[in-house]
Amino acid sequence: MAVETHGTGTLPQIKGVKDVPYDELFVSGHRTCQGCESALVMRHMVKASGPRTIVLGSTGCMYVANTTYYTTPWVVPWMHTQLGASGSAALGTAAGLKVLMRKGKIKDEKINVIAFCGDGGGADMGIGAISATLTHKDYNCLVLLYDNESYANTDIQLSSQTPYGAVTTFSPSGSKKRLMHTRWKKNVPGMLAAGHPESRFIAAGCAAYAVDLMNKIRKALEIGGPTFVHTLDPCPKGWDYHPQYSQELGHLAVECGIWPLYEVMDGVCNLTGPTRQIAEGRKKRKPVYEYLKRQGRFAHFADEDVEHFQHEVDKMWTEWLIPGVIPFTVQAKDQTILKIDKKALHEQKTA
Ligand SMILES: Cc1ncc(C[n+]2csc(CCOP(=O)(O)OP(=O)(O)O)c2C)c(N)n1
Ligand code: SF4
Ligand SMILES: [Mg+2]
Repeated sequence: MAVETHGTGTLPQIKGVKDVPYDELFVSGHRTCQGCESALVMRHMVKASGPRTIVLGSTGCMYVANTTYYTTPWVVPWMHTQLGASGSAALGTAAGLKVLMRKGKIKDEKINVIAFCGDGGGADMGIGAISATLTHKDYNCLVLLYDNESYANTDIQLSSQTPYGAVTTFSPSGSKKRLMHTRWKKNVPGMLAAGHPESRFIAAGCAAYAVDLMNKIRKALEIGGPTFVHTLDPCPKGWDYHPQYSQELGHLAVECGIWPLYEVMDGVCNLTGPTRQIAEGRKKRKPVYEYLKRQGRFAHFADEDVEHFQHEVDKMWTEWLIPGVIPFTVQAKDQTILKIDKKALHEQKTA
């Protein structure tokens, strides 16, 4: 088993489940729903980072349901921050620690700073602060966006991460208008990777692929500077399915190609897990219907809605690996490691 060296700045990559630390740093005492994948993200996140970690969290299910008065599941130090403030909280804490260490007020040692936010708090309200944080390369902090595809805590309102056509309390399906929400999901990790060259690590993960996710967290914390990880988290309440299927839905999101797993490290994109297998032709991409039909939020879909959804996902796979950032044609030159080849991209666009 790999030796754990938490606190010394070394978080080795986890080779398999036998290497996963036994320590639980996010324990019982919370009130998230049964089958809540966002809670699982929290558990994996601190398991990967270890005890020398400070967690900051913006308002949302992972704050409200996790820290009801006099109870907390956090074994590590934790602080709440305002809904749109995960980026500012991460940067401020990292800067504060740096000053305290420089002045000799605290021991000079590696302390991981992780600020989490939901899709409402991060992809919508707090995107400006996250963007600003990712330009400050002198400070070590990770922003983790847990994406349950709605403002879940305030009863499932539509966010920029809600998928096309899904029912939320702000987008009910009616007899006159079947689809109230017809915008495609905003590509947050792609957008951040494209525009923040000072950030050395930006990744997309999913708790259904736990080791992959924990390794991304570790890489983000090890590489230093400001980093970002976005997870897709099935939410039984908002997505309307039985809680026992959360992991299965995480797998399906990836296997249907809706949620590609990847990491962009120092400008090089690396596909991971089943996404890599699909791109290399070793695994067949499943039809999106397999994913959509399992959730009540898509129960109103007509055939044409499923077709449109499939078309948009196909477009991503045939034209873009990361929409607007890395084209598939560049990937075809090298099936595993992708360099952002700006020249090839330009030639392709002007052809
Ligand atoms: C500035 C501000 N506006 C509104 C709220 C009310 N509010 C609390 S949690 C929440 C939903 C947050 O959604 P998200 O960030 O996606 O987290 P989730 O609840 O889905 O975990 C809202 C709107 C607030 N706390 N602060
Ligand atoms: S509403 Fe969704 S995100 Fe919130 S606690 Fe329940 S399952 Fe988790
Ligand atoms: Mg949310």
